[in-house]
Amino acid sequence: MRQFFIFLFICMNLNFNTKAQVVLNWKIRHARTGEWIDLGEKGSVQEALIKSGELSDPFFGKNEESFSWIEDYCWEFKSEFKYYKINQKAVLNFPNIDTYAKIYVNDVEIAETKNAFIEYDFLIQNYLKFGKNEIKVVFESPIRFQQKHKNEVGVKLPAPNDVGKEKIAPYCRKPQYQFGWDWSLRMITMGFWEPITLETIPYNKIISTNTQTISIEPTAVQSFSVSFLENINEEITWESELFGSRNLLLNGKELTRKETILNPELWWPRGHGNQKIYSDVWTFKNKNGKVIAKKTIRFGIRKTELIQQKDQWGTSYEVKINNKVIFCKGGDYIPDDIFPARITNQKLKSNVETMIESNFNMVRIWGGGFYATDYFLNLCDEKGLMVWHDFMFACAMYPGNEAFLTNVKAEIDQQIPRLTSHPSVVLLNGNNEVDVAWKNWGFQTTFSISKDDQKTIEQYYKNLFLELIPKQVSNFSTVPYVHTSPLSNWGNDEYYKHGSQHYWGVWHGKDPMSDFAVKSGRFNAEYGFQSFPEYSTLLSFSNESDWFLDNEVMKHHQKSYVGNGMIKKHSDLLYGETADFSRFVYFSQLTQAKAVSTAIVSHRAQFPRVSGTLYWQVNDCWPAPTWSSIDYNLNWKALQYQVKKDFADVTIAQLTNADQSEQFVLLSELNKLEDIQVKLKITSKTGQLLNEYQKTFTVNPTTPIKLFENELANVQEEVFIQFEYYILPLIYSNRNERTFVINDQKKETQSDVVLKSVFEVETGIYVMNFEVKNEIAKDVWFYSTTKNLHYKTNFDSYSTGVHEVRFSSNERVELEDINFQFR
Ligand code: BMA
Repeated sequence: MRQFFIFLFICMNLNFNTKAQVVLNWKIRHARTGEWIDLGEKGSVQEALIKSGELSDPFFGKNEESFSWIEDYCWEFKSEFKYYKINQKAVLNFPNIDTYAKIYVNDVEIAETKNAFIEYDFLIQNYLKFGKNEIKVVFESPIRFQQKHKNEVGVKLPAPNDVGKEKIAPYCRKPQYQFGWDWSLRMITMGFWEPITLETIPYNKIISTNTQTISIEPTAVQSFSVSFLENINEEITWESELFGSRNLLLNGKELTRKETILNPELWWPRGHGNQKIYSDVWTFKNKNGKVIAKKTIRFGIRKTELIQQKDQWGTSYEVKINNKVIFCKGGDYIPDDIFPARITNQKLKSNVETMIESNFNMVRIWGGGFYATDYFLNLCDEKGLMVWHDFMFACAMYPGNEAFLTNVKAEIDQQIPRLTSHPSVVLLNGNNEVDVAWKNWGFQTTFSISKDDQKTIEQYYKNLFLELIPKQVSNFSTVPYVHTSPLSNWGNDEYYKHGSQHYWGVWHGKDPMSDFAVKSGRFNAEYGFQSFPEYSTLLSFSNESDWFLDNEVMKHHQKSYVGNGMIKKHSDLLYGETADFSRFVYFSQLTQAKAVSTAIVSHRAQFPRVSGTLYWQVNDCWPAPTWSSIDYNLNWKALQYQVKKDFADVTIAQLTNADQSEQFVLLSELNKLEDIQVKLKITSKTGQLLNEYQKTFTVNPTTPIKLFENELANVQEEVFIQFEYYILPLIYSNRNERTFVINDQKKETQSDVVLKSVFEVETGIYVMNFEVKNEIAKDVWFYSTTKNLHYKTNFDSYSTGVHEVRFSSNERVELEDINFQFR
């Protein structure tokens, strides 16, 4: 009987391990107490310590400080598991290891890692035993590791964003924002961002594929390659469902074929055509017909170019897709969490959907975080969201010695083909603000860098950004590469004439807000203004008793040296001073929306002199006052709603002129000339119709049309204006509307807003009615601190009378769940 149970037990285990893949579960040995604590399948030391209850939410109050000791210790992770398939090949896969680690299988060291941006596959069957096995990963503290090794680089490198005692960020191939940033806490994580798997493979494993568009005319040519984990030295049949079979002799790990596609359906950015994604199934067989590996791939056919040439305005910077210059509109994307393992696909999906709903056609993956996942990029492919992708270097000087270059080469040899096989990835950029920093931020004197060391640092820059990376980009890809962004600094009139621009004059300089309309570069890849997040997000890191600007918790969450004073300065100027913090939060969001809108509208109106506008920044890695348009909890700030209106393919927007006067313009990005009928209604403060006009305009993408200049010039008092416009024909589905208040008195109004009713008109979609009494209600913000609501449009102004707005929610919403602010 006992034997029977033992037999049954072995069978159950065998059964469990007949699965091709086992996901490992980890425990961490506490570096101070020696106790083993649970991690689960992925995450970091910090997350395990939160889970065990030892540490609490690092976002709340000043809890961040209680995490600071962790980075100085070494941490041992272990995973125990049973394994019975010892005669087969076993691949241990780490999608990433963060960062300095030694890996042991049953106490045999199999590898040492030094780069969080590399995926590792190890064949470990020779180290596995029948039955119980153990994998151990010993993480060294990045601080300690660099104390030992950074001298090997030969020079001390400036890294102003690293808030640690010793500035080591540039020596570490690890997300740079985790060392501290002007919108981020410091958290030196050690661990895994994704689950680690052990997989048995019958023959070989495909570790990467690469598909590139070689040309689109006269016929399309696309190249395809595949890389195997192990060498193959025989003839292989590569079967493709789209292109048929080919026999190829392989002596190594990589196979390549080129195919011609007649009448290709091209991939286009949204608003310019369809997003055709081809799908193919590849089967690889050896001479005996045995299947070695199989893979489904997706690809798109598109040509991408970056045009940088002298022209009448200076030097252009134009993204050209399939021979057409595309006006790029979007924002800069940072990591969605300080703990990369916590970022869910739902969060990424929600953010991509927000960007699409907000009429983006481009997102820039900024260089101080990590490379975008395939999940994110697949969504961008499908939705037509172009991706400008930085390599992961930002705002510091970097090593360029042999060992560092070898480490980076291993990283980019994986990342370049992976990223650029996505049709959405249309531009690669070497680094964020490294060149501009070296030339303009005074590193040489602040960090007392000797002339010799300066030379070394300059040589390092060349080695990395002007030689290694571009060489590898052209080895693997047809996507254009530029060594840095911006190419031109801000501050001097000449700078705005050439190349890419990060305009920081209003935040980091002392420029007036209206300069957002004037100081525009040829491609504006960054510009922005901060605001405070919505109340429920504020409550997630502070108590209401903390709600004043001089409070320690509020100051702790403001990581920019410029401080909350800059938000207050401009908010006071635009909306008047307020002693009420919740009112200030609302004003801060309006101020941010106004600032960024001023820039966006000016950029759009200057096409083709200006060919791109990406505001800083889309998202957040923790709840705090930052430049984001969506807060950490995914609430839309006023800016997100503003951007949605200003980025619409056809829109009416408020343009600020150089003399600070304002006017209304009709902007279009339609592919062809269109007739657009515009009706203007002017209503007095208290709701009397003063005037009505109507005109039809023929619009094209390059010439903004100034609307009703004379008619509006005569209006002196504060009035409410409503534009109703139709891309003809005059049918309801072509109707659009934008409303504004002109000659804004910036005083608190006598208006009153009364919520009337809310109905769920279809599942999850609500219509809410409200009445505006006495006079115009300006910038009405509807929100909820208890329920998750998403409005179609928000922060609009309303004339007196009854109005309705729509929102969606996945929870049941009653009238009392809804709050509002207006002015
Ligand atoms: C830009 C970015 C970031 C920074 C932001 C705000 O320079 O590239 O490094 O967070 O400005 O200062």
